[in-house]
Amino acid sequence: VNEQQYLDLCQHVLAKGHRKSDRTGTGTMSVFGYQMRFDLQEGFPLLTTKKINFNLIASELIWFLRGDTNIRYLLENNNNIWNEWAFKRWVESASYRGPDMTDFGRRQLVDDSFKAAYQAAMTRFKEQILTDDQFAAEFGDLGPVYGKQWRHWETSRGETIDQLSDVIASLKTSPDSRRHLVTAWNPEDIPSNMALPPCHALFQFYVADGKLSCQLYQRSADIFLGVPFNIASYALLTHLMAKEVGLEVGEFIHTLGDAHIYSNHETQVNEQLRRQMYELPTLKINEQLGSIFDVELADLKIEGYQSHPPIKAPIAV
Ligand code: UFP
Repeated sequence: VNEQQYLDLCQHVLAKGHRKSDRTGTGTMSVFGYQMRFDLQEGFPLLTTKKINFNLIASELIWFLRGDTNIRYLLENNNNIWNEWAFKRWVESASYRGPDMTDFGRRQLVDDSFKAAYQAAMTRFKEQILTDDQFAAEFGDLGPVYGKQWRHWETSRGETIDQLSDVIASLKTSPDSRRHLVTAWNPEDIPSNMALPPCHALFQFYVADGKLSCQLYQRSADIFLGVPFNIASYALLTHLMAKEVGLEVGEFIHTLGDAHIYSNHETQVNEQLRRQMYELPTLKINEQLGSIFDVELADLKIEGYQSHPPIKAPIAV
């Protein structure tokens, strides 16, 4: 069963993981190199052992597909998952005049009065992104993140490459090609101007028996908070691409580099492992949808999603 593979991954890392320190100072249990295969004919891999908000996944993917890198679109859809990265750029900029927000990610976890100041500053920030065009253009933009690399990769000659459109074309004209790749990992952009070096670095499509499969290489995987999202996101991308090129869906293959469970997620993972899975839901895509570049939230519906309640855990920034 699809979801069992995720639970097996959790179990494997808890049993076999190396204790490792990490960039965020939290500490992890980690393994290197792991692969899961999700048969998309079996159902849509949205975990049922804890509730996952599909709209967050869908609106983020739509944002990538449009080549958008400004958090305004996400905020308009009540999606807050990229806020911290934009906020960090804002509070570190010369224009910021508010209270000191140095190291806000960690401080708001341990200091309640700071947390109140942080939340107030974040609320003001979001408000301004939504209402002030010039401010949004300057501080809502995350720079060369996924949308940019997928749709407008910049070459040294000043041209841009639309990797996603190129792959759609190659899937249509030469389905058996072994070159259906999209890379978000742009070494030139990594060092200075990138909020977060891409975690889902590279993906490839494959066609056989009238079905489209997709394999993702994810260099770094937060198993409890990130991976359930990443699975659903690429499963959705595979469905959309299959529709675009007129194929059925095959498998989503998820290959992980550093696969880790943060030490402050271990109780939550164990709680999840005690739960019984439900049947996976199904994805319905609007039949009328033309191009995948025009997809909107309303075109995507998850049906029959029964799940256990969400489980809260602190995110490591
Ligand atoms: N992370 C994910 N999936 C994502 C994403 C981030 O698991 O889609 F954007 C996690 C992995 C890691 C952290 O725990 O975020 C990134 O930190 P680093 O750059 O040090 O690997």
